[in-house]
Amino acid sequence: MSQTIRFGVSLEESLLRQFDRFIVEHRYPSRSEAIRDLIRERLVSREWAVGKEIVGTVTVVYNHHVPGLNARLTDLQHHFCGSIISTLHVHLDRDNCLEVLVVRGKSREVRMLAERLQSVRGVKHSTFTMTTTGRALR
Ligand code: NI
Repeated sequence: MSQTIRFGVSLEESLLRQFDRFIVEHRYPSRSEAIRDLIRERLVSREWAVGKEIVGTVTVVYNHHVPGLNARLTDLQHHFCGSIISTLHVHLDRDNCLEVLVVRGKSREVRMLAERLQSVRGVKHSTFTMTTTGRALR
């Protein structure tokens, strides 16, 4: 655990008023907590930008009756198996499947995996979320 340090911040009154409204809207307990969160958010997006290791999830929804689709998705996942930590498969109904992949690796590689999965014919919807390994943040 690192030490907590207090520091002063000067800002225009109007900006501070906007910030205080933001704090109320997002139900932050204090200005300090809101500032910590904003700093972490900025640092996390920087990790993505500089190509550090990230973790994330890729979610795909598809119709498993589409010929060759299951095989194509499995092929891709084996190709990128170094980036996939875990997968979860849910049979949503008679036709549709939901798959969630937990991914870890360089942001460029995992993004490539996400884009490749997204562009497979028969995939109805796909999302990719990135977060941080948490190691660089307190
Ligand atoms: Ni299924």
